[in-house]
Amino acid sequence: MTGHGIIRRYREFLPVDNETQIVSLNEGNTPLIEASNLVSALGGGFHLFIKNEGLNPTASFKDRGMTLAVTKAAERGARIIVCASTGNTSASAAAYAARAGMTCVVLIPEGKIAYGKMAQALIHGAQTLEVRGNFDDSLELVRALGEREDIEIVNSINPFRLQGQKTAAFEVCDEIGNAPDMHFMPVGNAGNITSYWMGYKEYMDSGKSSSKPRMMGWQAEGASPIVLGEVVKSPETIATAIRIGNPASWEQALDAANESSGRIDCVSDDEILDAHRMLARTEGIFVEPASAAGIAGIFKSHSLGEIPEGSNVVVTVTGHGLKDPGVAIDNAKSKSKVVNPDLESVLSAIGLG
Ligand code: AN7
Repeated sequence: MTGHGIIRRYREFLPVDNETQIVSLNEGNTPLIEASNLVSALGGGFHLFIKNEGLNPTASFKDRGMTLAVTKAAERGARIIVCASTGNTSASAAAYAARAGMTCVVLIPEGKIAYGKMAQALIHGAQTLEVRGNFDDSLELVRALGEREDIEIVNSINPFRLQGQKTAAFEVCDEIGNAPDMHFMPVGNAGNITSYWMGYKEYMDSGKSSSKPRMMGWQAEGASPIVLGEVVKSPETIATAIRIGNPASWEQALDAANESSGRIDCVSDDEILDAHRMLARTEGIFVEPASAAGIAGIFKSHSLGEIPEGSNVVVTVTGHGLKDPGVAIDNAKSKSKVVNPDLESVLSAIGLG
C-alpha cells in the first residue's frame, strides 16, 4: 500500500523506517488560504490564514493521526481497531480500517453525531455501536476494550495519533516560511492543540523554523471543562464534535497554552453559529460547527484587542461543513423558493421581475 500522505512527507519526524508498510489515503498537504475578506469584515489589521483540514480524505484532520495509528496497528499484527468518537475519529478509523483490511469498532454517543459522520462509519463497514451515554462514557469503555491484545485503540490516547497530527504544524511552517504569531483552533478532547504544539516545538528544535506561536484554543461554552477547571458531567453544544466534558489531553493542552503564552477560552453556540455562517458567506469556506469555534475565537480575541497589528494568524478549521448538513440548513437563515418552470417566475423570485 503506497501513497503520498504525511508519513512519506515527514518520515524523518515520525516513528517509521524504510520497511514500514504505510496505510495511507493521501492525507495532509491541505490548503492554507489567506482570508482577507474576513479580516476586512473585522476591521483589518492582521494577516489571517485558514488551514482547511476539511479537505482531508475523510473530510477532517483526524486522517493525519489515523494513517500512523493504523499503520502501526497493522505492523504489530492487531486485527481490530476500536475508538470512541463524537463522529470524525470514527469516520476516519472506519475508512483506514477498510483500506488496511482490518475490523473497526466504533462507539458513538446515541443520537448525538452529525449525519455525514454516521454515513461514513456505516458505509465503510465499521461495527457501529450507539452508546446510551456521552463521549466520555464511550471512551471509558474503549479504554477497557483496549486491555485485549488483539485490539488497538485509535483514540488520541494512542500516541501515534498525536504524532501524525503534529505534521499539520510542519505544513503551516513550510508554507508561510516560519511559524505564525498566533494559532487558533477548536478544543474538544484536546489532542489536536497538543499535537500542534509538539509539532511547532520540534520544527524549531530542528532548525526548520525560528519561532513558535501563541496557542489559542476554543471550547464550546456548554462543554468547557478546561476553562472551568472541572469535569462537565453533561456537556451540551450544537457543535457535537466538541461535546466533551472530560478531555483526555487536558493537562497537555494547558501546558501548550501556558508554555506558549496563549490561552484556552470558550465561545457560545450563538457565536459559533454566527462564525459558521460568516465564514461561508465571506470566504466561500464551509466548515462544520466545531470548526467555527476557532473562527468565533478570532472574533472574540480581536474584540478584546489580543491580536497585535500586523501579526500572522493561522486558524485550523478541522472538519468539512458537509459533515453536518442539518445545522447548515438551519443556520443559513434563508430558504429555497419553489417556482413555476417559466422565466417570469424565476425573475420575480430573484427580485428582477
Ligand atoms: C471537527 O471525532 O473527538 O481537541 O471523536 O471532530 O483534538 O479533540 C473530534 C474532535 C475539533 C476537537 N473539530 O479536536 C472525535 C473527536 C472537529 C472534531 C475537534 C474534533 P480535539
